[in-house]
Amino acid sequence: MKFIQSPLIFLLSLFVSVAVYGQETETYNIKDHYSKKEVSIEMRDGVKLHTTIYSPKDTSREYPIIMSRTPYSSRPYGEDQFRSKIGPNDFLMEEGNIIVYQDVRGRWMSEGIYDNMRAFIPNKKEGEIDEASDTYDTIEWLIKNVDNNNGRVGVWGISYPGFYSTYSLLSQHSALKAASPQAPIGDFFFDDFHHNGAYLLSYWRATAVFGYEKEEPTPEAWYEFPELGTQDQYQFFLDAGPLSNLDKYYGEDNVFWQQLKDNPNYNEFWQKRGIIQHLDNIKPAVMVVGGLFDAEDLYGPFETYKTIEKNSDNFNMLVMGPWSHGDWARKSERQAIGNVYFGDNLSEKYQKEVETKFFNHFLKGSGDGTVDLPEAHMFDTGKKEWRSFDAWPPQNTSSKRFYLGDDQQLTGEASPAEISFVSDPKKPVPYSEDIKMVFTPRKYMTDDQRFAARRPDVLVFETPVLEKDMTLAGVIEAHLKVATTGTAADWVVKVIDVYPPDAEDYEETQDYLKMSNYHMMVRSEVIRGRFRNSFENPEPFEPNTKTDVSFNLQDINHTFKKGHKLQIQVQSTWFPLIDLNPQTYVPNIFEAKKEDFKKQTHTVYGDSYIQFSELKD
Ligand code: PG9
Repeated sequence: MKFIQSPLIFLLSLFVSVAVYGQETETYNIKDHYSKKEVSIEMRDGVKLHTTIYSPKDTSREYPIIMSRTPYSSRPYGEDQFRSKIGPNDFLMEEGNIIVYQDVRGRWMSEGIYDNMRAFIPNKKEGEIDEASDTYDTIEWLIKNVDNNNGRVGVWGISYPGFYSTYSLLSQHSALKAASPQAPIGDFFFDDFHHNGAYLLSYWRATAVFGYEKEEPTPEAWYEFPELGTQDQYQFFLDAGPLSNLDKYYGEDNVFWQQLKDNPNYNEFWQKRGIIQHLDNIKPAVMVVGGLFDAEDLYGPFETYKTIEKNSDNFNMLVMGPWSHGDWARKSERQAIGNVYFGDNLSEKYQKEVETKFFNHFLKGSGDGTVDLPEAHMFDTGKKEWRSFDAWPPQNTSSKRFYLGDDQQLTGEASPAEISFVSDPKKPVPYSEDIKMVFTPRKYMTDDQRFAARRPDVLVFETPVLEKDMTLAGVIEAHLKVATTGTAADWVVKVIDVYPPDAEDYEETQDYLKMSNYHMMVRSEVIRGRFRNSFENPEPFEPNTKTDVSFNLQDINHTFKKGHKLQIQVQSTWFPLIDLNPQTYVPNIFEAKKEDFKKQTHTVYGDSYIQFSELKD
């Protein structure tokens, strides 16, 4: 196996496979029913990709091929070193399919040069390759060389493998009949490492360690970071100060960290790596899956589904559940995120009644559009129940605007309100009450926001107690009218469901959680203010000048129940989820100096509003 220009992903393989999927308990004994073969498949340019093939021992019938291409190793794990770390759900295994894993070009046991989120080349010249051509060449080989295959191929994957699933749709191989991009990365400027241009400092460990070519660390090394001397991530980054002070931790050969520092704006480096722009005239059936509280990839699933829906007439559906990153692939009986409980056996029901039905229909069945699956299978995270829609976003909605008014009120009309607060980079707003040194943050998206509501640098606006249920479904638009005494600022909007004082408690939780007045975060998003008019061409603010800052928060499907309140919080720091904005304009915040970071006074005006889509029925 060769390393490449960015061995980070090689290291990532170990972590993510263990961290994201490692805790699965294998209930299905694959070894009794499958034989395993490892092959190197030659691509059109001669590079060989390591591919593991699990074929049912029952050779009396034919099977489709279900493949996952991954930068996280397909290396086997466990005492028998038989099964790869991640696999399609057990129902698909038990039914019998030919299961294939491939280390993508340049990863783990495959040859070649890796390119992080390799750019798609629409009209490849002789000798040019990308992940679409690698997928095509792989499918071509599998169909011709794997015994008992029925000539139909499905591709699936979660997160980075989700990106390769989306990418497989561009291979245009006729045998590819179905793909399921799950929590797929859409674009690293809006998923994972950045949100609307703000750098996710909480991802630093993932970024920094990836670029550091060392011997393979132990799985534990991804959870404890003794070299940093603390598990308190907030204090560590606050003490570290400017981002340039972080270089010393992981050596100078840190390719991905350098790429982040060299490309602070949405330039060609990031643009060409985004996959969403290529999703038109898609032919295979697609099922996009994601978690409504997925802290890593939320832009990706929604944009992948919506873009395909807009530009193609294939079978295309969306499943969004009350899950954090990858939960739907685990066997968790009790589905809870942080303090909020959503129900039992949600993942297994999805795996059995949705995912397995999808692949069976398009890989074994008629493959036509008659499959009994909804266009959008969406969990209502307030009512805590599933609902099917024949379109997403739903059509039976009306716009609902809430203006940010005086006295912490959300109002139906604009007002002359001017609400100011001091934003101090020395005392930034924590993103959670429980901030540990993590590889990536995963469980904060339903956290109680009372700690923030009681800070002077967090503006709070809320409705009166709701007299009836209010279901908000679809994207959320934030239209802020703001000013700052400085020349740079970040803007964070949080949408919160305030539980009533007599809310039921959660007996199931070991500490018998008190949910009285719980401020459940439902959705949150940030924009780095310099990108308010263009992600490619940033601009400073004019000091003390009222300025429009508009951006979207990802879709929700949430009923704010009678007796609850809708609350909006607005703040300018969100640490260390995102890095600190110096609040004085510098061309590249990765190069900011200590003296650039200044306390400033920000103002929000009463004609700012947050716009939702309210479900009519
Ligand atoms: N999208 C997730 C991720 C990518 C790169 C670094 C850290 C996390 C994932 O593939 O899990």
